[in-house]
Amino acid sequence: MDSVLSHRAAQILGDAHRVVVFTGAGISAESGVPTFRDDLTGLWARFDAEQLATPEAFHADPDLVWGWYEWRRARVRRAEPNPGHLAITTIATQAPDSTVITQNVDDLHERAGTQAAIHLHGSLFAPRCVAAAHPATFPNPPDGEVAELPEGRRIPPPRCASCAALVRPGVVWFGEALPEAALTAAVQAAADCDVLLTVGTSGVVHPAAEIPRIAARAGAAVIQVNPEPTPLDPVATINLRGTAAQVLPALVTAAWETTDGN
Ligand code: BV8
Repeated sequence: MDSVLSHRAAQILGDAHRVVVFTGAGISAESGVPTFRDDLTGLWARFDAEQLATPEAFHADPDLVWGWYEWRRARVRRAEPNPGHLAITTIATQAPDSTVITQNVDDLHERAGTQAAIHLHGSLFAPRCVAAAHPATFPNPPDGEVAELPEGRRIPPPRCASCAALVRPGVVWFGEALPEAALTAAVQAAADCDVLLTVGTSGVVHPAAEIPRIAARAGAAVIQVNPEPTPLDPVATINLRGTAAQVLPALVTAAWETTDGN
């Protein structure tokens, strides 16, 4: 990674008062959680994620879609936050007026210690019924190791305890509106920040992909962390080519060492 760029990025981050960290599936890749663009495997190999993550797919074959989400939830439960998640938690201690906005549906930011992350696309851990959005609960997992779910299992979704309607994953599917309060808070934070760090997102899913653009239009510095080029490259003030778990800890250390002058 270019040391001049990373030094400049550290200076910008260290001087900032209001920091937004915007994350996508790439922040969880080094925890072993597949990204959204990774090819699907097994039973789901004939689909791409954008086809499965829809109300139509669930309506057509609830067992197939629920099985996919349960497999993903088990993967997340066996995963641990990586140094990228932990570095983001450090930002919150160094820059108290910071906000984490994530497109991800895992809970790795929370398990790394981030408080009140804004989830634009919901959560794997908030199932609800299709009829009245009654919150549903998962059967209590046995203590200890989370059983690995074999890939490609069809699992019938549970029924709502209140109204017996089908239970669905608590995520935002393609074609569904994002939670209004979350989107409003995210847009406000992006419009008000001094720096927006966009980490591990392909920047193609809307309206979430607008968040870094809103920050740039409002005059904030945008620092992108991604091993690959994305449509956000021209939006970013600085593009740091590398992975989250490699770049973020070094960036955070340099940011506040640089500011403290030691
Ligand atoms: C809506 C939950 C309207 C489910 C997800 C405008 C233009 C074009 C299209 C649209 C538009 N407006 C709306 C649309 C349609 C659609 C859309 O955006 N389609 C795209 C694909 C063309 N949007 C919608 O349907 C949205 N709804 O607009 O509703 C409406 C309004 C009112 C009333 C009714 C309706 C809803 C979108 C939400 C969909 N749900 N997730 C689930 O998870 O199963 S989105 C899904 O994609 C995930 O949340 C994921 O986070 C997100 C974005 O993907 P990324 O996070 O970027 O992940 P990806 O795999 O793509 O990329 C990973 C990146 O990480 C890569 O760049 C890679 O290089 C990098 N990386 C890899 N390893 C690392 C790394 N980076 C760092 N470190 C590493 N180690």
